[in-house]
Amino acid sequence: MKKSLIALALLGFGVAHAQEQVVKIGQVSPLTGGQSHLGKDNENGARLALEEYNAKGLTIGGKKVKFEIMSEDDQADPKTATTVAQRLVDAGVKGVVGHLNSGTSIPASRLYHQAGLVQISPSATNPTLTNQGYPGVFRVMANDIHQGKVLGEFAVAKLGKKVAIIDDRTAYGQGLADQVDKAVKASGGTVTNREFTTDKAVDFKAQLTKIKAQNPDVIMYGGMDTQAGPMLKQIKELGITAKFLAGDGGCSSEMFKLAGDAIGANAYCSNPGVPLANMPGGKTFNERFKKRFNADIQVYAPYAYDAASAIVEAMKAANSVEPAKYLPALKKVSFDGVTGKVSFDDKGDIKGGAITLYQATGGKWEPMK
Ligand code: ABU
Repeated sequence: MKKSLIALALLGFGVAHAQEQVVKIGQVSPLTGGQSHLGKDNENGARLALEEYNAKGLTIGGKKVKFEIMSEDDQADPKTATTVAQRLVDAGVKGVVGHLNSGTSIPASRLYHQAGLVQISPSATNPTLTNQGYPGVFRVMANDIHQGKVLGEFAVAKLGKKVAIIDDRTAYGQGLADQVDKAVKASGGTVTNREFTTDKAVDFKAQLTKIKAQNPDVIMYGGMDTQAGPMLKQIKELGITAKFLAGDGGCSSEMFKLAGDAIGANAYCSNPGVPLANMPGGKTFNERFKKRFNADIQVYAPYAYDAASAIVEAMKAANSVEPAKYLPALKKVSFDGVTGKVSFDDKGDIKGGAITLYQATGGKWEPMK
């Protein structure tokens, strides 16, 4: 009797065990190199969302689901991005949060599209990503058409009419710089310089010396904090007094370490979305994030959290973890994320994405009124 009870219990355990399914979700960002602090921030955001769904214990399609993050390092490099994208496809992930960069998200999106996968970028802001006609591609923040317009109009209206522009020739940096260029001219300003660097460069003195000769009111940089921080130091060393303006790539906590005492009230940046303190779930997210990872949020972690959540919410709505089945639900998804309401337009861009301007004040970025 006792033996048969044990056998039944074991059988029961076997059935329950067989009913659990592991669902792999890909995450891709630069986890090594100069942007690794941002890449880790994205990874942590997506990881926290999946861990919290696991703690809730979801049943989808009649099976208990355990989400597993499969995190890949694309080194912010377009070629590496396609290699790791293929690895995720081959591993059978059911959705991808990523990539961080536009220059990696765009080439990787073709592979995900061919595999019928869903890809949601938390941070790639080049409009091309969602303009390619791939139905499975989404992003959870406003794009650079909006961000560039806000930056260009703000520069001319508040900082001065003569604007010098440098970019890193990446899809993001160049794309944003082009939009700022357009907005500056449309607002009655002048673009004094268009200078170029790379997302690996450390020395910007040649470009800054040419800019200094034109005496601009503002230097706008299209690129990431990895270059923007040292660039601010070199601006100070060269005695340039122009104000400094960057997009979201320069709007990180890390900027204050990278720029040291060269960053002050002369520095401004923009970020798609509202400030963390104004996000509906911002305060508690910040607390949970710090408790789990013992780290400050850089920029995109709340968006990575919402991107992972959007995938899971669509799976729940469709009662399936299969991309072909949950994609229609994702197109109609509408839920209260950390960053705000998450729902997408026909192209896959977030609906109602805001842009916020910040000024460096007291060692951090303060939202401007
Ligand atoms: N949005 C800035 C950083 C990521 C990117 O678009 O390349």
